[in-house]
Amino acid sequence: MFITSVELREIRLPLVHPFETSFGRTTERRIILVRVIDKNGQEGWGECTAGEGPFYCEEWTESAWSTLKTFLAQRVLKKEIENAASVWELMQPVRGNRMAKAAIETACWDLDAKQLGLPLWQHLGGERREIPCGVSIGIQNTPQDLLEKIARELAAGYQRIKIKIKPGWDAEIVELVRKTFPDIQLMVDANSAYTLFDVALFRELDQFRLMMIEQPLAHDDIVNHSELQKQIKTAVCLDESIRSSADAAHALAIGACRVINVKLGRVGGHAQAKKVEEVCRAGNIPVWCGGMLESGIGRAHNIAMATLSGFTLPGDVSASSRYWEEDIIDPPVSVSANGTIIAPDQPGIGFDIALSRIEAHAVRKEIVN
Ligand code: OSB
Ligand code: MG
Repeated sequence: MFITSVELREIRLPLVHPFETSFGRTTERRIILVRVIDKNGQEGWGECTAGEGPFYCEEWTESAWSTLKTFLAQRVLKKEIENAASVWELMQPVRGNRMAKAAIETACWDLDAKQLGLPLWQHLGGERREIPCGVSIGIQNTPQDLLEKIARELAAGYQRIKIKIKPGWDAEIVELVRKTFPDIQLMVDANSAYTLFDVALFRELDQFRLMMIEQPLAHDDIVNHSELQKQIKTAVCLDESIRSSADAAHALAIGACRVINVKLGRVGGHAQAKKVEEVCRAGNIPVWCGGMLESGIGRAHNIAMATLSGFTLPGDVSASSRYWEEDIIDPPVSVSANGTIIAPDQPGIGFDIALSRIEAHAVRKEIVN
């Protein structure tokens, strides 16, 4: 491919329901969309999953915008690029900033797949067209609200429920949910809200048959997670801590987790996500696809990634309607009554881009060429 222009757009999309984690509450997303255009006029789309503030990780919408515009776009422009798998290397002089990099890298994968006339999931080497889906449910105003929300998601068919926890919204809540729904696949995500001083709490959670506890300790820690994993029965799952396949290898080597959540933005795009998946598959560690409240474009990339063979557990990939009044792709992502999504068979991400809707939500646009 030979990219002649990189377009950046920031769209603002209000969430249908606010989403609350241990690090804050989101009501409206500020999402950067990247469109790469090839000399033959074909295009690819990617999404930057950075949040509205530097709370999940260091990147946020504003920093990602500057990094994309000032440093990253140029690195892929006006040169012969062998394939999407080589785009990461072109951006390597820039350290970190993986979410910004992933926005460009994933757009190049969409373009590459379209040029080959292949659905992206096949181009990535996916082996399962139907992916199992779960939901991530934020901290609610009352325990009753949470129970009602869980009941609705189960009725919609979702295969597993993940609830967010934080100090003050943890053991009692998990006990209530487990008593109310004795047989569901249930897990919790702490988003780094605890320390090793909280081992007693995690031991208490052991009795509730959780599938896993996601990112209990610091966002940049691996060593203390291995200490915690030794002291509890429930599987630890790492999210924030795994930013590369090297991180995954280190975590596996010291037994810091028994599951890994893979996010395209957090690791820097499809090529890096595939490497994480390979390390985990070789180490017999199941992975699943995490979510970052994506619009349809990021969601479509997640669906493609989740078809890789190591993604054996239900991911946080769910229907567009759980997030948006109206998504920016056609058709919106929908989930079957058994809680699965079927990867589309059209070339690239396989969904149509609703450009007029994107323009209607756009608050700024920059063309780098
Ligand atoms: O930790 O997985 C997380 C959303 C924003 C930031 C971090 C996380 C999440 C989610 C939401 O859990 C998953 C989704 O439904 O997109
Ligand atoms: Mg998480």
